[in-house]
Amino acid sequence: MEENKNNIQQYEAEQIQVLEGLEAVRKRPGMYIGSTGLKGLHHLVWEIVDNAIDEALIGVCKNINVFIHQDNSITVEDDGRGFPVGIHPKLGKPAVEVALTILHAGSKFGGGGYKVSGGLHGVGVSVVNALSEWLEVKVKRDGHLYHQEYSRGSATTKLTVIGEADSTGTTVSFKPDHEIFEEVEYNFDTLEHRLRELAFLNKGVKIYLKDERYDIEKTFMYEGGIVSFVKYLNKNKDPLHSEPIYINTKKDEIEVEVALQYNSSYAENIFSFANNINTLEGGTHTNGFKTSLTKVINDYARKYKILKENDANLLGEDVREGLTTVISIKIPDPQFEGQTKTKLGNPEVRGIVDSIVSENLEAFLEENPSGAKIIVDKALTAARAREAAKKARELTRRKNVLESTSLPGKLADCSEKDPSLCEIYIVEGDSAGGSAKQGRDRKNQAILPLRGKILNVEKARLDKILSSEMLKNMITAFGAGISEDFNIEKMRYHKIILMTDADVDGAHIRVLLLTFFYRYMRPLIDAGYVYIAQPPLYGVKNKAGTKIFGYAYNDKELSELLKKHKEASVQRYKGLGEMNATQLWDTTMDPETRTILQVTSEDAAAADEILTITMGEKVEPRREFIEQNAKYVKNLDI
Ligand code: 28G
Repeated sequence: MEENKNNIQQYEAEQIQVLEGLEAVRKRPGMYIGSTGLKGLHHLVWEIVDNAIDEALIGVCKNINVFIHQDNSITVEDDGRGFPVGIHPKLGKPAVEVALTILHAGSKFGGGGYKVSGGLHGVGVSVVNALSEWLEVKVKRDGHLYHQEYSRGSATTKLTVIGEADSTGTTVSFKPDHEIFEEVEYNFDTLEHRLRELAFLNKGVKIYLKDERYDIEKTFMYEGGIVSFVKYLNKNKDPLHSEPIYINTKKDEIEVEVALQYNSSYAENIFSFANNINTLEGGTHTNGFKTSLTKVINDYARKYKILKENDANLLGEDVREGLTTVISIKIPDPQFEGQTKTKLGNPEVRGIVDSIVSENLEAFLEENPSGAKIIVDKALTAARAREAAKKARELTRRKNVLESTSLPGKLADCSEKDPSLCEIYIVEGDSAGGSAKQGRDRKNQAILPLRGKILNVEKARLDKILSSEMLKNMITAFGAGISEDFNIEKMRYHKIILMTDADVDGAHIRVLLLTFFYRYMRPLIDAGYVYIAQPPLYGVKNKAGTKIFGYAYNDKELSELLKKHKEASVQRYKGLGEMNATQLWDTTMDPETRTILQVTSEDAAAADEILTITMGEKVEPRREFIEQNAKYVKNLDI
């Protein structure tokens, strides 16, 4: 009797905990999924897909299908073992219902499975359930097809058998709650990018993505895993050796996988992952890799007298010039640190990666003398270029841009000092720059006009980039350094707004700047600080052209304006310079009325790819690109 009462009390306590749990999620969604913007919206999908990937990692699931439906609801389907449906001894409910309705059940905080503690990953499917208008789960298991429905975190039906099954698997469909999310429209590119990445990171898993809104489908499956990943990253570049170097070893329960390949460019690209999470801020795995690469190449160059006794050691930046690397580690208890919780902190990982990479890389160099020669030569050339640039700098006694403290003369700064309230407009051309300076709100809007030739960042080493007056001005204005030394916390503005003409030159400048940010200030892109201004394409005026009726940002808006104003003339804006200060403010700069497009990392990566294709060394991709885009690039001088 007494025991029974206790059980009832415990049951009630658990029930209350359940209610509190999911209510807390709806009350403070940001705590669980980071934001209620686009990032959080997509996070719901990652949470579900991660569970399917976990099944795949044990080798019991081969296929994962993801559907974006017409109404922006999502379905994820796997052919794993099927979510368990047995009755939970304490709660008296099927395991699948427990996982979907109790906060942290079966998540990184609950028991079992492979965990990704830290960050926002692995918060559990109940969080997705709590933030969905509706959610539906289907489980195929033991010959039965089970089904259950939920709304905003609560079960609306019981788990019931609705049919038979001759296979196993789990299907989850959900519609993000419009009461929670500011935006509810899924971005195909974002899903495509991450699902492709997951397919690379988990070799052999087939991931299918279908967007029913636009009738697009794609399948990702890579038997080569991260070797395919590196080839993919280098596809428009000119590789210096045909096969990437591949290392895969397990030590102390930590699995280390590294693939690397040099190309003829000067860019360094290291992508690192821990338990499939993109560690954008790097961490101990990346550091271990860098240390060993520098050490092994130096040792080899000394051993074979390529470096003479009096020569200085090659630096890390020398041996990483033109290097594309993917590092992927799987670790039982990862610790994520850093501003965005994307920096791997486990101290033991550094030495493990260092020793595994050292051993394998040394063996590779010894066994492949021709490959070794190419790699060492590349690093030597980089070192010589670095030395020469340094001497040239010293000769002209020009202060390094990173050390310069005074703001560029071209910059019209704002008076506000809190960076989170400040924006900087990067404006193409002096005339538009002048209008922007006049028209702006000088309290929080700074203007930096761009003039003159911008450097082709594809063909230039960092040293040369830093000698470009225009980029130097921009780097100094931002105040946060560049490359390895870039520190986003020092940014003087939290909104960078690119304002270029709506023509081919404008597009070219945009591609160059985005590529520059992507390569040398990547955290800016990841933090969502970069935007593109949207100036109008047309001005609709009276017949005499003396009075403005309105502005149109696309052809649809133009025809609507023309319907309203029968006696009108249309001015097509070819450049920002055609607008005066007031017009520029009204149409493009007034925070109350303007539209600015936030640049995603997919956008920036696409810019990098376009630049690599159009400006790089490799002829074939360029020819293809020009053929495919002939109508857009007619005037582009490439
Ligand atoms: C379609 C959308 C996302 C999943 C499974 C399969 C099992 C499982 C999932 O177990 C509880 C905790 C650790 C064992 C495990 C099935 C063992 C035996 C599973 C998914 C019990 C969760 N049979 N498939 N969870 N574990 N797919 N796809 O969510 O100890 S979640």
